[in-house]
Amino acid sequence: MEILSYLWQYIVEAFGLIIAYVFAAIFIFLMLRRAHSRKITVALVAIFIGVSIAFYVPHGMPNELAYPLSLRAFGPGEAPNLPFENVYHFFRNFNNFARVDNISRDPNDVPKTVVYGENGMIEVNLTTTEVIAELADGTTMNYWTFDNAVPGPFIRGKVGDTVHLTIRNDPTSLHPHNVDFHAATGPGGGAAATIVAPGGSKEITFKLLYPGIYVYHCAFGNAGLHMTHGMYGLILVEPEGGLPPVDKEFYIMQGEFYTEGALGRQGLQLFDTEGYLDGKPQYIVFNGKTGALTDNMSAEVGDTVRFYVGNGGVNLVSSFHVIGEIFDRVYREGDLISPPAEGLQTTLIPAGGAAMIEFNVDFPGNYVLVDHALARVDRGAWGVLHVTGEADPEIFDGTVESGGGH
Ligand SMILES: [Cu+2]
Repeated sequence: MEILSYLWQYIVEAFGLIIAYVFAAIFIFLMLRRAHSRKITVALVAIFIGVSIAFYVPHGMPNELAYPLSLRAFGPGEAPNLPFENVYHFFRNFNNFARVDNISRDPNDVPKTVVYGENGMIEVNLTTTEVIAELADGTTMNYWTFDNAVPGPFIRGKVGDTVHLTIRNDPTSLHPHNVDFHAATGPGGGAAATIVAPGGSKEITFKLLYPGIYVYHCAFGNAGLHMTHGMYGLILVEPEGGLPPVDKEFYIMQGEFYTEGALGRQGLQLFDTEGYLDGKPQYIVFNGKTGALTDNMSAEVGDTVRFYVGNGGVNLVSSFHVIGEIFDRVYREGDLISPPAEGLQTTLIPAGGAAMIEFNVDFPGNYVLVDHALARVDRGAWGVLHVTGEADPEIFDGTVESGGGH
């Protein structure tokens, strides 16, 4: 059975625990039998119960059958816990979930121009899905997505345009979903009018009032929980007259994944509620999984490159940097109204925010994109821009070796 291949590590772990508990119980029983004393037995049981209560009560009393058992949260939506009922539904439907070979959105997947429908509006179709895909080699996740990729599709519009959105929720989904556009002005950024049950669909229209590069994301139930399963993307609202043309545009979004298994653990990963609340993800990646941007971004010497960089979060702020490059222009926090900052080394991408970054590539080589909180690179937060072309020794001269941070 396929499910066993995903869960074998848990089965081995459970087997180990059963052996340990059974023999611990036998050991205690034998010890008590040797003591032949009812009083000692009663005292030991009382100690056990007392210690259990003392350790348990500070964590709260259980209020529903969910993992963790006694989580209380104070947000406006649902608590980010995992009801056992959902686990049951998940495994009962396990064979119905689509398997996606590569969950990562291609960073080149940026529409070149704004495309209008016959009604003069920008037609956006989003399908929310729940699928099984790899987060790292052999490490599998239940992703929730817009259109089977992380991030969701890049949407391009211009200030003054109207978006006509149709959102569908795939019938195999177990949860309702919706979408909150940071580019929309209105209740919930559309979230309140786009809640779709599995198999359902909704339509809304909204006007793009401000230029900028904006995040959109699912905001149903516990919004952060839906985002950290992969439900986010970017919508560009070009200013009046449009953005100046560039040679290359790339679409990059940082995101965090909270797994019960430690970094690199194989098999299907359970969601780690406590890590999520503490802001301690196991994986911090660009475009949905580790290694997603290592071989699909390229430019030529002389090109002007534009990065649309977003952060789906949900907890961390990204210190976005390209090793060996200086950003010519940074439209901080996605602000396309003010003049850009110039000559920056590292820029902050807030959780639920974005920036537009432009630079010329002047010298061939591999330029590594990172979150410069560098331990995050070990959790997956890096990619490579490959630049080919003629080397100008006036700009840079030296023998390039591997292992030198390039
Ligand atoms: Cu959702």
